[in-house]
Amino acid sequence: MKPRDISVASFLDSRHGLCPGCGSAIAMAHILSIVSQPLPSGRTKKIRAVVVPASCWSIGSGWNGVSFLGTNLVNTPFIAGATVGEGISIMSERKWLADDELTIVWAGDGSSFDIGLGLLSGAAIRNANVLYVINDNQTYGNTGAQESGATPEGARTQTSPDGKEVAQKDILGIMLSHKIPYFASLALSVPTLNDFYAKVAKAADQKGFRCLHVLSVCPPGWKCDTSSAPELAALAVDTRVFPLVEVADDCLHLTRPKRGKPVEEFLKHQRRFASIMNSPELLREFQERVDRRWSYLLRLEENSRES
Ligand SMILES: Cc1ncc(C[n+]2csc(CCOP(=O)(O)OP(=O)(O)O)c2C)c(N)n1
Ligand code: SF4
Ligand SMILES: [Mg+2]
Repeated sequence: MKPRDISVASFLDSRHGLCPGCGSAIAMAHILSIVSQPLPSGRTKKIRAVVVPASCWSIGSGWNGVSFLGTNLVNTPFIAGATVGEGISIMSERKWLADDELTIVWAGDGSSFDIGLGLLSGAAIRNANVLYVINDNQTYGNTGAQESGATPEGARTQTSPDGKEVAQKDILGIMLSHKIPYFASLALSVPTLNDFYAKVAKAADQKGFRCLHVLSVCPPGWKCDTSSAPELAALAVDTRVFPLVEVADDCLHLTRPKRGKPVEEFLKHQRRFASIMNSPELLREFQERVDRRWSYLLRLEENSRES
């Protein structure tokens, strides 16, 4: 199944109530569509439930007992998404349906990087049979865009009006330390569409704890244009601000952007980075951080080939 053969319209209920231009709305529709098709092994899986801890999607996924996702929907407290997902997957196992059913946890960066990290760690180290999606809009979106562990250093948020002062957490490193069978970072844009589809299908096809780290453009939080989600997702990859990584069988693969670009190509469209864009020194430091991270990932890739 190729991206062009898939229709996502039926997976995006018009009542979702998310903001205009929300990147995560398109990502959710694509991911639900991909996992509902026959997977690379030829197997088709049924979504047993989508588990949503407190986030923008607590509202976007449905209300008043109605699921907008066309699947069973379980809303949980902020910290509990991974554990509830694990519990549901155990129910599938007890009915001998572990190979045929898919439990998806759809959690924000606030939940995954910060507040639910302890329970995420527990489910990951137990290799719970869950497809865990980090819907990363780099902010606590639902409560008006406060700084999260995923917010890039220097970005302005409601709680960091002068720019975030501490480093962005390394979620790749955190997840890899749990030896999970599959991790991938992905962004939804035209040039990255095949990469996005391949990674989601591969993750859905496996068992155990699979983590998809999805970059989701958030116009109110990023202070960008409501029509910019696909373009900004592509720029995040081309500038290497958001590297596309895949880790499977202890091997790390890094996708090289087709057109490498300087970070300002990504930053200049978002007013959350206004202080950086106004300061050559802060801009240089941002570029250096991105370059250092890229070199580190190249070394990880090299080492993983040798081991
Ligand atoms: C323990 C707890 N603290 C705070 C909140 C309030 N709250 C609800 S959603 C949310 C933001 C969630 O951020 P994130 O996980 O990144 O998801 P997003 O809203 O960005 O999609 C917050 C702070 C809560 N529900 N529970
Ligand atoms: S705040 Fe951001 S992530 Fe939340 S619904 Fe609006 S655009 Fe989407
Ligand atoms: Mg968020």
